Amino acid sequence: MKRGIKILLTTVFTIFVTAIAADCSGESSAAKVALTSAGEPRVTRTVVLSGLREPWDLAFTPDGAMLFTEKCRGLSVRLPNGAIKRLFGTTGSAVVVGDLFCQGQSGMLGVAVDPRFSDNRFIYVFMASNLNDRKTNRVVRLVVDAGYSTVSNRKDIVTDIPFKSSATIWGGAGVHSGGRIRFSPSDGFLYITTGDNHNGPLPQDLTRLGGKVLRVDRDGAAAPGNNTPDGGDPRIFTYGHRNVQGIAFRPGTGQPFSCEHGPGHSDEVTPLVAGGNGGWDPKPDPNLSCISNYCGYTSNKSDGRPTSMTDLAKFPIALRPSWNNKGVSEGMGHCLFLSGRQWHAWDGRLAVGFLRGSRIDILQLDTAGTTTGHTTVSGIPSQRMRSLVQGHDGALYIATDAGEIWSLAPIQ
Ligand SMILES: [Ca+2]
Repeated sequence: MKRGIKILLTTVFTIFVTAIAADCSGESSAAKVALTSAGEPRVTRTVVLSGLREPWDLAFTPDGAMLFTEKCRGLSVRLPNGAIKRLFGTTGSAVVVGDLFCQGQSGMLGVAVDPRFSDNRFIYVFMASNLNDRKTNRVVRLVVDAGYSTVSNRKDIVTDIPFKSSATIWGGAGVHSGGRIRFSPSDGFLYITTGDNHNGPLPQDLTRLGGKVLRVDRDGAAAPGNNTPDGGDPRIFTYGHRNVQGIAFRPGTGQPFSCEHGPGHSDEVTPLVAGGNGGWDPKPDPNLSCISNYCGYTSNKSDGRPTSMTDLAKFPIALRPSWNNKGVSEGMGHCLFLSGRQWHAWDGRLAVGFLRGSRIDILQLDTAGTTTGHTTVSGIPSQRMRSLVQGHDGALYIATDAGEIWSLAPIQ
């Protein structure tokens, strides 16, 4: 294609994408961003929503609605015509949720859409609840009506995900809850990521659900094939995690990958295998003690070395990470495999969002799942990247802690 024609078409495409977004939302603004790295797709960024309060996650229904959560407000929906309705949360929602509370890193977190949504209208949220005497995190299933005006038929499918109920020297209440929920497009089961609550024994405790990746059916029952070690809760798919904020499924193989941030070192991306141990064990060795019985920021061994995110000395068959963020932690958040030829070189690569790092990296993996290279998406604002979801239009949607939801669309 002649260069002049290509530039013209690119310009037309960008205007087209921008016009659609502005028309749908009635409040959107757009900024064209041309990326020039050799071999990398160029993208245009559209601000789909702004002014949100700590948006945490989003999910698209087959009929084009965008569900999104705000940590301290609840679940809302943005309809294809741009209208926004608050469905399930604090005062002002169609259904006010009396047991929902917001504390620390917890509140209304992940949201997912049932693979059979067109038949059952099921949607799911991960939320902090005080229904029990002891606060917990729950996964709640809801039915959303055809007009997206309200939800009904609440069913709490997982009620016993641990919650950090009081502050310690290591941090406040409500931290390290995990909170991402995603259905695998391969096996159809719901994966739930949880956190260690600053509780030393929790990640290796197979009777409790903190510091794990769970895999359940739409009713919350353990999925077959979890391969949980004997005596463990059969809902546990993998254990020995710190605070998993991201779960993604590799196109082609369907293998789940976790993305979790380290305690000042070692953000990790890890290919998961049923029954696997992620190797995080922040409880003190028998001859040691740690403040609040938690060695996550110090050492769990007498050698004084920082507690490892993957302790191969203690767990030689622990799941090997695909990528360690150069030994540092920049608050690795959610991750997503990009899919579709529109992404050119990034088709099939893993997009990883960072919180403190305030960027998105694109990881290239070999067939075994090991990262062989990575690049950073350039030309977009530096914000804390909280959620990444690919829309039905093929664009990458991103929720940021600054209160915005963007779409990034590749430009041919
Ligand atoms: Ca690990």
